[in-house]
Amino acid sequence: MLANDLYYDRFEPPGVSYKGKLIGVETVQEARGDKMCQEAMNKLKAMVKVTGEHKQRIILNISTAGVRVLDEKTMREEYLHEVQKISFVSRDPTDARAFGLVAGDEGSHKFFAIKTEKAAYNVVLALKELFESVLKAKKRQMEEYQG
Ligand code: I3P
Repeated sequence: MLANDLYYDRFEPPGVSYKGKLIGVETVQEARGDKMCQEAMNKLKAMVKVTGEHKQRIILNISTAGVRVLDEKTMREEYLHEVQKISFVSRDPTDARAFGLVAGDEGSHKFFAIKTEKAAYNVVLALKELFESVLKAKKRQMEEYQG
């Protein structure tokens, strides 16, 4: 890579991190869909209410390595979703501090519901920018490869 090709990308590891809580994880049938995600979100929220337990406090780390879910206390990695394995991101229209993402391989998709400390919009926007940045990097690679 040429020196003038170097550029700063905030998603280069360690990337950006957000505080949140894990509402829950649910197997879903499709890779994408707003209605499907909202149903899964509602179900997971209802389960939290029924059990009455505190949601796990997490750190959501977003970088080109993917989306990592870390336990806030132990910093143990609970999940790692590589960028290419994330098929859908949805905001919860009924809750400004909640969003979900669908990740997994073809035929085994899971919905991860997350409550954010601040507006979920910030995290959803960061994810959108991450996808764009990864796409851009791929295009540059292709261009360099093709000369
Ligand atoms: C909620 C209550 C929940 C808490 C939730 C609070 O307050 O304290 O126990 O979830 O946090 O908003 P309220 O009773 O006034 O509605 P956890 O116990 O799971 O942390 P949240 O807004 O971050 O979900």
